[in-house]
Amino acid sequence: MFSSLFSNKEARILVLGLDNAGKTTILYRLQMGEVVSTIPTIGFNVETVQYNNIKFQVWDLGGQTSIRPYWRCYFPNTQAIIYVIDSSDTDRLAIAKDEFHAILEEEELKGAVVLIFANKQDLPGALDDAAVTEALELHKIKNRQWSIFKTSAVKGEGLFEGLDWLSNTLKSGGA
Ligand code: G3D
Ligand code: MG
Repeated sequence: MFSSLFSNKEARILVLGLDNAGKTTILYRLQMGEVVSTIPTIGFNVETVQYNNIKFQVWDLGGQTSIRPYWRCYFPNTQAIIYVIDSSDTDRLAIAKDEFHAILEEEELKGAVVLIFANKQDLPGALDDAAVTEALELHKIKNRQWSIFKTSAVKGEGLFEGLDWLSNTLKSGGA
């Protein structure tokens, strides 16, 4: 799907969210290649899948603030951010929101398109896309293309619809 987009250029897509949101499950679901896990010598674990010229890189937000400066090593050349939410974890939505907006503030991520996955839609009590939009205050996003999709990583629902949107948005010039 993405193969034609970045024929000459290395590109990066960051898959971010709180722990337990479903990021790793999504990575395996997409079956784009071997998931390589780095040994967390710098304090956090990063999972990487290389798909043609595109690197998908995944780590957990939240937690220790001391390791955050190291995240920036992964920011250059990032075309897109996929932000994954556990839509049933209403207790931590406020934290997910704060982490999300902090990431959007990062200078080197200003040009990145944002795809939000309101994941775990199969669980009872999961908030729908409108409620997650509200909780994350997505209306505050300025000067950036974004979209939200309802997904269930365990059922494999919604993921490719979201990636389709991302692919088309990047093709038409991005943010
Ligand atoms: P993370 O990588 O964001 O930390 P994981 O999250 O992918 O490890 O997923 C955390 C747990 O949530 C896993 O359960 C996983 O199976 C589950 N999960 C992921 N996506 C969904 C979903 O769409 N629906 C439901 N019901 N569960 C999901 P375990 O029990 O293995 O820890
Ligand atoms: Mg994980």
